[in-house]
Amino acid sequence: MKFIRLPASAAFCAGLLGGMIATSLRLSAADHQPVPPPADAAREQRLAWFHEAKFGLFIHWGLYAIPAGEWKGRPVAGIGEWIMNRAQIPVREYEQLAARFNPVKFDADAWVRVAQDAGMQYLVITSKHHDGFALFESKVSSYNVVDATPFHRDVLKELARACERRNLRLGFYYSQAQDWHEPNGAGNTWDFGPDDKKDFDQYLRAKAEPQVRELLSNYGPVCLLWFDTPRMMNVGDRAQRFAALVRTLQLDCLIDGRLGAEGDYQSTGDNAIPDQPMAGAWETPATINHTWGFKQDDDDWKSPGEIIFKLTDIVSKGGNYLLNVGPTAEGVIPERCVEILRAVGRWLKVNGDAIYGTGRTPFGEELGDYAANLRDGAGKPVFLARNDWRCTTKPGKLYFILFKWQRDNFALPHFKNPVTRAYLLADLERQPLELRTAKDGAVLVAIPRTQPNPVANVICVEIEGDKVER
Ligand code: FHN
Repeated sequence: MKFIRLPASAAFCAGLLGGMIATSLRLSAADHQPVPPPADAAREQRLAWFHEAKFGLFIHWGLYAIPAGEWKGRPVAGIGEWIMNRAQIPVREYEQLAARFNPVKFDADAWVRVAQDAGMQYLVITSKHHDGFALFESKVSSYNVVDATPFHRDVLKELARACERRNLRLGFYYSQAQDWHEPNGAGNTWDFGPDDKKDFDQYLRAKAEPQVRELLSNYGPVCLLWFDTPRMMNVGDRAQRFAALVRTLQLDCLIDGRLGAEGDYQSTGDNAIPDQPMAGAWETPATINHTWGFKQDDDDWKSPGEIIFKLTDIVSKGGNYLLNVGPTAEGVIPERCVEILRAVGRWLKVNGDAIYGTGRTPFGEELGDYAANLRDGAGKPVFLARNDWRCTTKPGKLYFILFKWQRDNFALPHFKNPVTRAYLLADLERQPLELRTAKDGAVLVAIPRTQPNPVANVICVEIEGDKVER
């Protein structure tokens, strides 16, 4: 049996024990009301690539990478891209950062390579975050990377070309409601007073809608638009106007779950992974440390092992994992972050069959259970997750991703279909593993004593019939 062996770096092994805690970001609950999309045939067609892809790179990049979590010599608590809000920085002061934005090391091809080396299948970048600054040339607001900075280069154009060259899908995050630079945008109450006194539609008509039109007209095919924090978007036809723009300009472009209505898939809360499989298409946006935009004092990276577990966990529940990096003001994705992603990519090269294009688990008992007598602060039963293994499926195949190496045998959960063959994905020769039946009827798969990979190994089990019957 010839195994593909991966380096057992400490980082690779770490994390599974320590890092299953979701990052708490203290954002208002109103920012995360999932809007389940109605099923329809056109939507299912649009979603085909999304269901295959499973893993994407999120990039939060903008002026906030310059202060990197510090304002006037003081650390500002919270996520890096919120610094303007958290420190209540007046627009006239914050916008001066644009004159200092000169990311001379920015290399679109290098970023695309990072995504592809990690095994990611799409890339989503902040075209405009809540601070209102656009990473693309815009005719409707000169507060953009081409007109307002010494860099004068359209970041999105360069990324779009690099993605086209290297065949990676590209999507744009766009903060449709919050815009702290605009007197009528939502969110900036320190310069412009309360949101309910603003002419919000004036902002939508004059900036947000025309900018979304620019994004869908000037950068080739856009795989998805990632709207966010849909404050005040449920009034009248506000959300529908954006959806109509998307449908008119790029029929195949997906809309995420945070527009306020009309999404193609559901977005979970930040870093939130559901306990159980979730129906329909969905995605978990997640940080690789604790911030989205670069913060110089946050190097608490998730380990490759932790990322592999989360990816597998999400995919086994039917979702996609959109994992974020925050490049520096010079345009560089932090080196440690790149190394971690590369390690994930090496694992996926060997074990990707168990991830891409797979369906959710037909079991469920492996995920955990609700504690009989434990309630959380909101009075809900507490879910105690189990992390020994996860399962994904393709017709006639079950992929058991083992995070805990069993001593001799792996006992398959009960199902009726006869098992025809089992092998390790890490075994280049795909030698069949010995199968036995235990007294209780469970099929036992004999596994080698030494595990090929220190974090996770995949046993592919082939069965009769396309679907598991229990
Ligand atoms: O406020 C934003 C935050 O800065 C970041 O962009 C995340 C990514 O999901 N979305 C919002 C909070 O949920």
